[in-house]
Amino acid sequence: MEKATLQELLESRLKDIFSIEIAEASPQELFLALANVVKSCYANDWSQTRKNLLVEQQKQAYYFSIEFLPGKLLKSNLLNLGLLDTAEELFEELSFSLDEVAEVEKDMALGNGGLGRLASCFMDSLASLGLPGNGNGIRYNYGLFKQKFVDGHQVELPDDWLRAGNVWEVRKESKAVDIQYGGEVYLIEDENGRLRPERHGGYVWRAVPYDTGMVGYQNDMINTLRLWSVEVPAAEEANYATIESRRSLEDLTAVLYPDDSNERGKKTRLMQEYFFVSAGIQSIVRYYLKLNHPLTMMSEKIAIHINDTHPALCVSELMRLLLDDHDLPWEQAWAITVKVMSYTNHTIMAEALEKWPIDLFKEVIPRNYQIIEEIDRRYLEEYAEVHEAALLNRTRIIINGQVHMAHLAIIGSHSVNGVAKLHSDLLKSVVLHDFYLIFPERFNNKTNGIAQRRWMQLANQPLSKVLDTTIGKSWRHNPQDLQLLKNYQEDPTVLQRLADAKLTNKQALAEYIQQTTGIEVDPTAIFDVQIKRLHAYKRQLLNVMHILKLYFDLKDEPQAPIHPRVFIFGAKAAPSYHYAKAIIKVINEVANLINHDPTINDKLKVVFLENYNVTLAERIIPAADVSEQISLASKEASGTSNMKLMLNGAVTIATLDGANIEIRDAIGDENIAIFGLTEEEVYAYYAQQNYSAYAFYEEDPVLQRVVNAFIDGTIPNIEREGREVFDSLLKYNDEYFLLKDFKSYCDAQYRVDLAYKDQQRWQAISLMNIANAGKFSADYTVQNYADDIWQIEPLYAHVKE
Ligand code: 26V
Repeated sequence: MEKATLQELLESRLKDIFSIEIAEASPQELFLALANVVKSCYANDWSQTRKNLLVEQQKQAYYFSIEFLPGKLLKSNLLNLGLLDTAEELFEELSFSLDEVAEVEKDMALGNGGLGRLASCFMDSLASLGLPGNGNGIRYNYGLFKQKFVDGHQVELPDDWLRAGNVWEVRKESKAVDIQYGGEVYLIEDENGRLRPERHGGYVWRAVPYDTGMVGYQNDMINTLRLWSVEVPAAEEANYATIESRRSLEDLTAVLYPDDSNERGKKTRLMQEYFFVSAGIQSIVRYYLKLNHPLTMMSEKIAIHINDTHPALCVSELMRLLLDDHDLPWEQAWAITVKVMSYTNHTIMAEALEKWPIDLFKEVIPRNYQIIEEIDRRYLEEYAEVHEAALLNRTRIIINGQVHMAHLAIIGSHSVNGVAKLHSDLLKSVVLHDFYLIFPERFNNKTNGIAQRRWMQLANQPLSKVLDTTIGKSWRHNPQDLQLLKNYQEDPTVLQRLADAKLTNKQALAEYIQQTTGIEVDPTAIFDVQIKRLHAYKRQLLNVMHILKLYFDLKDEPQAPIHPRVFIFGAKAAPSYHYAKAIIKVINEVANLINHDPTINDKLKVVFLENYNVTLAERIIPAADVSEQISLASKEASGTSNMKLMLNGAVTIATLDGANIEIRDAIGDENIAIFGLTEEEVYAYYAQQNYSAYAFYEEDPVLQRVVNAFIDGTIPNIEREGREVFDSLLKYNDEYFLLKDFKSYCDAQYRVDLAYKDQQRWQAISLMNIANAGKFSADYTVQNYADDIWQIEPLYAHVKE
């Protein structure tokens, strides 16, 4: 599209909506008008994609996820439609900044972290590969809380992201479905001797879908992300006359659970899980029936993916529809269900494995509970001959009065995958070993990936331009072509250009830091970044301990030859995760102490940026020199910020955990700083039960000084939190082996410091990181899901040359 055409469209939208000219428009008005233009640019392709899918009757995948974390969509839609450069030029010509306009958009934060962002990266890749794949989730009225720091403490504020409306969504009233909750279900024998459910009591809520186009990268493919919102069914208006009754209904899709936490057994959460599952499955079956094939062929047209256990009810809900509404015999319904379903596990943390009390199941979803009981009974029966009773009792779905959601998902799926090689191996050998004995053929690995269009082309335009001029533009379509950069490892001009792009990004971040926190940071310092949810296992505290060590080193020897460093954190803690919040307070107070200590002479700065989210990630990642991936080996399933930072040329300091191992394999030991216990060593400690945190503390005076600092008054204002941290390390024997890994972490950090001082070498390492990041594109990951699990193919008929 020509610039002039875009301008005309924009002008006419501004007239239509606001009756104003461009020159009078505010960023808000420009945003709304431009977003509407963008929407109209893909409207036709969106309906065409749907029509073609119906005509071609190709198999489609449905990605069920209780979280999606797309961030802002304006610039990514412009990029994918091939309009970004045009729009940027036009805005510049009109003396506006596109960035300022894009900033107006609310960051769609319907997720907690890795799991939700991965779902959105997959949506981008599905569309960009021309694959028929849709998202199915919940349209929360409030996204993940907004984080503020008050006196160094995390305070949570509501994220009212829908207040000004959401331009991208389309309400599809005609596609609404009813969701049944509660009541009692009796099984009555019909004239053919078949047991039929008869429901007494209970209530029905309405699920209304809001669809958002997922725009493929310059290929005219527009998939759909369908998010469900609760409403009062028309026939029941009278029963919801009071404000209270309406409120309890509206609560259902009001808030996203900040569930990187230990909150358990909340009825609303279970109702949410059933809500989007039942709505999604009903709408899929309805669609499938339009194709006029027998239900027994469903797996040839439909693949349903269970993203973590939250949508595990897909199994029992599809069974319910096939049995109760479509009269299939159990065996047939079960065969269809297992062929259609697949499941991904995203964590080995035991606390995160979902279990629900059966009483709650019976109360909320009685018919699904009956079906789950029957799945469980048949599971025991079917395998009784083949496997020991003890093994079956450990793997059955209902154990000790609780429904185990992972067990339901595994038994009901033909594929179970982890999200990095090590993680998938641990699933087989430890976490889900029992299931691996029973269903070895179901287990496979799909290493995570990232939407490189967003994390490079959008977030890092300076570097993207250097890539274009150095290796051409093919990397924008084929991420593996980033490899071409390897030819320039020793080319001083290219290395300098890369360094210049990094500096530009660091200057921009420095400015943001100055504006938002008032802290001055020097763009020539090392920007050392740890961005991820706050969890004990991710060991932000280990990072803090190293910072304290450097601080003491500088106190002792102010001229110590340490290259200046800025430690940058971004992290939300679940509101109920007390310990994580204590760590936030500690980091903020350490920052206060160090940033204001004149003897440190600006050699160290600590910056904890508020409200880490997708938009903030897009600011931080391009400016990072060092990527902190320091979880205790075996605990981080994959990690994805490790991939985003690597792609942007940051050098990784890491344990051999999650996808860090595959990153190391891709770039070689000389281009990454590895430290710490290996997964085998961690498990050996578990087996021998002989870890003594105190022993490490006792023998290392440096460590003593650092750990004591939490309680000896060195760091002001952390009396309670400092004690909590201190006790976690010594009184409770340091669950995540920080004291054991401290020394080797400091050594690795020292190597990083040395490497940075040799700028030529550093730039070459950084280049190798960029050059080898292509294999972590979600395009490859999603292609593997498509080939191995979903068996879906691109909509060739429609995708243009
Ligand atoms: C983690 C935990 C940890 C202990 C406390 C309770 C709890 C509850 C939930 C979770 C997170 C579960 C799902 C999740 O977000 N996993 C992340 O998924 C990413 C995408 O696969 C992956 O890169 C991260 O390593 C993994 O933590």
